[in-house]
Amino acid sequence: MNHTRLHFPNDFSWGSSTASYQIEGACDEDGRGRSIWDTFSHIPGSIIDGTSGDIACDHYHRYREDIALMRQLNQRHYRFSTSWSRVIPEGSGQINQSGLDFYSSLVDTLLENGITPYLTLYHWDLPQALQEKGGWQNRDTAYQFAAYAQVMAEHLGDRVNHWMTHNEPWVSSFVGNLYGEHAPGLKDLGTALQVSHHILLSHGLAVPAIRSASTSPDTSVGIVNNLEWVEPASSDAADVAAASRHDGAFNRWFLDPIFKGSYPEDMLSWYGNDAPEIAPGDMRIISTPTDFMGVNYYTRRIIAHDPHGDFLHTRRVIWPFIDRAEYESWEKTPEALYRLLVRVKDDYDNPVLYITENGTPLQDQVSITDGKKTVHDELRIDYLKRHMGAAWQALADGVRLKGYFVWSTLDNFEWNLGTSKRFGLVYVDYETQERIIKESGKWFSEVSRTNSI
Ligand code: IFM
Repeated sequence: MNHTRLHFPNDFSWGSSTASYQIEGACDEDGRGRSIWDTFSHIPGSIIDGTSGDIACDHYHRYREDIALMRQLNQRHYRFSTSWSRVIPEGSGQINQSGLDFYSSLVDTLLENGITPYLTLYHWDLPQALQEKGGWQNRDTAYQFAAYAQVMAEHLGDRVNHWMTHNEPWVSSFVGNLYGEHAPGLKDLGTALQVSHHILLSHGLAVPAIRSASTSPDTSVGIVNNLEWVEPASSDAADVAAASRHDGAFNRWFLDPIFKGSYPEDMLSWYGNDAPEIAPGDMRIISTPTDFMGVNYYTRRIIAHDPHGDFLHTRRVIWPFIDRAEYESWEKTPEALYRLLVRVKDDYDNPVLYITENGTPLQDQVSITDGKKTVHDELRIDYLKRHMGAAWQALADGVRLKGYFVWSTLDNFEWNLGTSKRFGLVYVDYETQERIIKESGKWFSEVSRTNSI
């Protein structure tokens, strides 16, 4: 057996990620306004197990204990998101001081524990009041987002250096507005595309707002995209073209505007009349240079042509090679992560990257070992180790990768899948709110401590 350890660069950042609605709870405390997820999660049938983020991990009340756990697990970097409606309950106008105080105290507690904060401004929880004015379909929401970004940077920009505008614009545009599976639950391609444009516009408007309001000299600003490595199901020309459309819709639709200042021509012509309205100057704003990009990666996609399939006339093919039921169809493909990172390097001028999310859902079970509760999630360790190996290889081949964040710090509310999917390094018993460190949590603490796998 080969026991060679792979060492990472000295300045490499190891951490884990969460998002406000998935962990905070306290949905109507201390002046927090409603978000589209508060509305959506209470529509009967919208969440498969009938749960919601009303309480989630109760992190709003337990953040000190959760941060102590992170410290115990040698985590030196933590990515979280702020809830817009906790800070600006109506989305624009009046600021809720209690909301700002919560995030200020969270940041202070992280820093006191030697943990560097990475702040994401939007992880899908749009204030409901803005949705009622058209949500992201309304161009004005992009300007309100920049104003919110400025408020956050004015208050936290002396202590937070790493800012992310959006998490996974593809998901907030398409899963919420075309598939109807996420808030706000709409099903219209033209809406989804207009939403994607306004989200990208809001990113471009927020970048200078954050930079000018922050007082830290080390401010860096980026966006987080969920990218997919796409392969055609066969060498047949129709499948090859289908895979290219999937790549166009999921990857290039977001990367090209940010890095090249234009939408991909093939996708604009595919969408035809559904393509978004773009005002003069928008593409210049969207392509405002950033300091890094976050990549969220979970699995690859194998795509076949299917005229009866989705809006791209494609269909996802799942090979019958999922080795264990626990993977629940999330195929483990670390080599695809490697290829994806190298592709971003080659096609987009080698930007600074972070892997801002990577992880796998398992049906974790609590057991007792030596009188202590634990979770034997060796499959998660295997998944993480292989993907970290792919990240190491990408670094060795010139990708400017600066860090790796596990999804997730602790089990949490997995959107329309409720609490049925667990991704955490720490198990959460939702009945008692007890936290139980999983074997993967212990393993990851050694990765972080030794900066190696
Ligand atoms: O839980 C989500 C997260 O909110 C965004 N990226 C994917 C994760 C797992 O599905």
